[in-house]
Amino acid sequence: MRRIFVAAAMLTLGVSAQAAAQEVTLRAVSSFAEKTTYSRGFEHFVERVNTDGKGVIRINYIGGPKAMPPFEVGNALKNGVVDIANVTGAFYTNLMPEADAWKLTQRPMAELRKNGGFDYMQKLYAQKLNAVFLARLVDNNPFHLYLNKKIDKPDLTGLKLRITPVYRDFFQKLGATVVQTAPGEVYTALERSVVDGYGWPITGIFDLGWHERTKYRVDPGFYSAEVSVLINKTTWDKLNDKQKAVITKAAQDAEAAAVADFTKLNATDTERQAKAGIQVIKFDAAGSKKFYDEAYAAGWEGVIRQSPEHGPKLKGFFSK
Ligand code: 173
Repeated sequence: MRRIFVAAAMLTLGVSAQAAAQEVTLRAVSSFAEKTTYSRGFEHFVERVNTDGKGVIRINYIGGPKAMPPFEVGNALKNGVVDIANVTGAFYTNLMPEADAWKLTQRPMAELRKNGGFDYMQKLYAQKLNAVFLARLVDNNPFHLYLNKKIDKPDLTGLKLRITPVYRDFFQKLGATVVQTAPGEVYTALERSVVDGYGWPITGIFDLGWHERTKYRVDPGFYSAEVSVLINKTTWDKLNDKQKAVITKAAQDAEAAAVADFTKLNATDTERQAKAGIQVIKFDAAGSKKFYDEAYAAGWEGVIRQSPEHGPKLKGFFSK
């Protein structure tokens, strides 16, 4: 009897020692500044994994753009310099131009996960980025054009605008001159009048003080901003089932919450912009339609030009 107890105790000890030894720590970065709008969802995800995953898996959040420039995050993820990244497709088009097509989705992620669109993208993430797409943390969050010069029709001729790949084809098609910068350089570009305006979603302009340097917002908004959690595929394949389960559950819950979270945030920030004195530029009905339709037409033209093989397929899955 005594011997059985001892054996059982040793077994228990053995198992827990083994479990402790198996706790894995993953390195993570965000391509947006810490504790701002587009990092917050990710930071909650990290907390959740670290709570649920005690003794099993831990995420070491290194930080935002101070730790790594946003346009280098894709490469760092691909090469395993980091294991997990909070990043938008526009920041790694050098490796995977198709990722920028997320902005053009007109169907919710839950539907894309069923209609084949998500699976199609997931294969491209494996091939081109050596990554696994875990969760879209931002959706239902339109982009806008913010300006310091007034316009009255969808014609951007003579304007110099700050962009990322999200807005490039659209703004150029309407006649603008464009200059790409990371979000961290927008304030200075506005302050020095290097640009007449910038592309950015409806939420988040207060995070870095841009409202102080913004006179107008052009409506309507267009596209649906995307920021997602990705994990290096080599890292993912090495995790055991328990570790994967912690990550998967946190990812599913985070993605499911995104649409409702942004419905609220969109309303709050729209009101806050009005209170900050940012005036809304609205075109007439024909002008608004042209602006909106051109956004999608130019967006898809750009994706298909950069990826003639996959672009048309993605358009089929993502569009309405
Ligand atoms: O404007 C940007 O930097 C950009 O492309 C983006 C994408 C998603 C969310 C916020 C900004």
